[in-house]
Amino acid sequence: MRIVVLAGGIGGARFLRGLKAAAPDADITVIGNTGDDIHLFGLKVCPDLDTVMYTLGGGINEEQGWGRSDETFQVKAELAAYGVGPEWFGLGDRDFATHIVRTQMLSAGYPLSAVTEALCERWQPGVRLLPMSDDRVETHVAVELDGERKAIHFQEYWVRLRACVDALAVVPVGAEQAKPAPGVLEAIAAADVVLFPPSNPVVSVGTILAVPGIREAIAEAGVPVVGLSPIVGDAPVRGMADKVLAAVGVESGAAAVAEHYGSGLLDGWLVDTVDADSVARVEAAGIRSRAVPLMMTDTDATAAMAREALALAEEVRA
Ligand code: FO1
Repeated sequence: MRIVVLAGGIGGARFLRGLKAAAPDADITVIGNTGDDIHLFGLKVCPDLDTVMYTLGGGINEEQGWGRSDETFQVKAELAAYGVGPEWFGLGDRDFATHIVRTQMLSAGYPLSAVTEALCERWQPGVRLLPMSDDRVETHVAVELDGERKAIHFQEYWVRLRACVDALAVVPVGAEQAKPAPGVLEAIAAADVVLFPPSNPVVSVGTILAVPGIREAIAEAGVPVVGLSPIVGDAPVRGMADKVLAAVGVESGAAAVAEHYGSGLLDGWLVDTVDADSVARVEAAGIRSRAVPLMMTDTDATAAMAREALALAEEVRA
């Protein structure tokens, strides 16, 4: 079975670990969000691609869900000693090697998709990891700080500000001009099923869908598209998705997110058992829905979720 998954960072990576366990023989292609990418110290950092690569490759810092395990921060301290910031983004020594290799290859002319493939040679994630685009897309967030409205990089909003101010707008800068990376449209066209994991519907899955051609390819693929709600009981399971959902006028609810994606895109939507009362609303939107446990407490729980998503896809296909 060929499965395509649109993944963001931590939620997407955790879901993929369960999906691999649930469908060990499946051919899984991950289309990774690159809107979180940030250029620091002359290096290109790809948080969502790295979180998928490290999580599936066994190198992730498990508690954080980002960065490397057994990390040290000598380089970061030395940079700070030179007064070179920012200090609010925690890049570890092991992680720096990934960004150095990536930047070196990009400078040599390799596209991000080739770089990602090369990095995955080491990590063997067991899935094909494609960036959504080889072109630069960076999500910026409009905020009002000290009475002044300005756009800041997503990472500054997410990590330095901890999303403590409202997001007035979320803009994937460069998305309109971006092209799907090589292999992305082909993978969607060849897929037997497309899954939207419990990633952030605005800044992760939303950003991938903002690359012209990707949303259309999924809508026209003619195969089941099934998503899993990242919102449980009107609150994001992790992260601050509610903050960016508000920016696009979507209430922080399992049914509202399904409606946001729309029945033109989604055929099925899993909500958590605590949101069982929202199944009817999702079905009224023309999207098949069922309530199952959606807390990714461990790989077995996540594998069960993945099996439910694949079962719903078969039900929709019938
Ligand atoms: N998230 C934080 O909350 N604090 C950090 O200092 C931080 C550093 C960091 C370094 C590399 C990397 O790949 C990710 C990092 N993240 C950090 C997570 C990152 O902001 C999020 O994973 C994604 O951008 C959102 O999915």
